[in-house]
Amino acid sequence: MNNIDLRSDTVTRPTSAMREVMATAEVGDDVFGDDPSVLRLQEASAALLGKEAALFVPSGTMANQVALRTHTEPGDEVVLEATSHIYLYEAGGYAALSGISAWCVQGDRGLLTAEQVSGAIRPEGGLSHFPNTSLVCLENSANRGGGTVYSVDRLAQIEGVVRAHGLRFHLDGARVFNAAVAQDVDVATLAAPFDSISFCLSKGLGCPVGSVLVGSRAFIDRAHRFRKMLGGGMRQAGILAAAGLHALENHVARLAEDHRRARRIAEELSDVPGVDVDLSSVQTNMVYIDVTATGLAASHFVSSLAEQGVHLTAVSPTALRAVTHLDVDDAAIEAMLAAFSVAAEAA
Ligand code: TLP
Repeated sequence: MNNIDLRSDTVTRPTSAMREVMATAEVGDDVFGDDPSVLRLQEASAALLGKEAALFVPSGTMANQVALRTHTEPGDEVVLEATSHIYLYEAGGYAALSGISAWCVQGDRGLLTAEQVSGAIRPEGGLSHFPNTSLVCLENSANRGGGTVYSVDRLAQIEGVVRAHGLRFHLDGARVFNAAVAQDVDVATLAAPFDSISFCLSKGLGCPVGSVLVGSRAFIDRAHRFRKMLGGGMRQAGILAAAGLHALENHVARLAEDHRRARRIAEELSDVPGVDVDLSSVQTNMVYIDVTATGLAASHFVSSLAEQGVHLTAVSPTALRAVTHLDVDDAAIEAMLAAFSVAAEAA
C-alpha cells in the first residue's frame, strides 16, 4: 500500500542526517539566552536574509503574530491580501492579540499590486474617525494564490508605496526559500524591501518544528518581549535549532526538485477530463486542482485517493491541494497520478 502524503509540506519527517545533528546538538537555556545552537541559527538566519538580528519561534503563526504586535499599536490597521494566511488561518490573532483591524484586498492569484496597496491606505492626517494604517503584509510564496511568487520588481514597486506613506512592511515568508529558488534570486534580495520577514523551517525545509523572525536589532529586541508574552520562550531549543541549521545548509537548493514535481502533477492532471489546473499559478511546490467539471465532489477524490494510500486535502467542496516536499520522490508522484486517474473514473 502506498503512503504518499501531499496534504502539506509540513508533514515531512526529519531525515536521519537531521536526527543525528539534533541528537548531538549543543544546548543551553534559550530563555536565559545561552543556548549556543539557537544563537547560531539566529545569526545564520539574519545573515542569510541580510538583516541585523533574528528570533527563533515555535511556529509560523507565532512569527507572524509577534511581528504584527511588534509593528503596531491597538487601533492600527494592517493591509493584507484577502486570502493571506495571516487573515484566513491564524484564528483572528491580529484582532485578538494586537487589537488591530485588517483591510483586505483581493489579489490576483494571491498577489497584490502597488496600486492596490496604495488604494487600501487610509488618508493621512485626515479625519480622526479612521483607523491608522501602520503596516502592510505580503506573503511570498502566496499559499492560497497557488504557491505564486512576487518578483523583485513588484516588491520594489510596493515598497515605494509603503515608504512614501511611512508604513512598516512585513513579509510572511513561510515559503520564501521556495520563492527565491523558483526565481533563482538570492533570498536576501526578496527580503530587502521588508522591515521584517518570518520564514518556516518546518515546511519545505523539512524540520520538525520552528520558524524564524528577522529584522533590525531594535525590532527583534522588542519582538523578544512579545514572544515571551505569547509563551514562545523555549528552553533547550538548540535541539530544534540544530535541525534548522542543517536544513539551511542542505535543504534549500533541493526545493527546485519539489517545484519540478509540482509542475509534473499539474501538467498531467490538467489532461484528465473535467480536471482543471491553472498552470500559470503553479510556480513553486503547490498544485490546486479544481474538479468541478468532473461532477464529483472534492471529498470523493480525498477518500478514493486515501483508499489508495495517497493523501490530499480538499480546500473547498470542488477543489483540492497537493503540496510536494522532501518526502515525495518521482515514483511517489507517478503513483499519485495513477491513483488520481482511478479516482476520476467514477465520473
Ligand atoms: N500553512 C499551512 C496551513 O496552516 C494552511 C499549510 O499547510 O500550508 N504562513 C503561511 C503562508 C502558511 O502557509 C502557514 C502554514 C503559516 C504561515 C503558519 O505556519 P505554522 O503552521 O508553523 O503556524
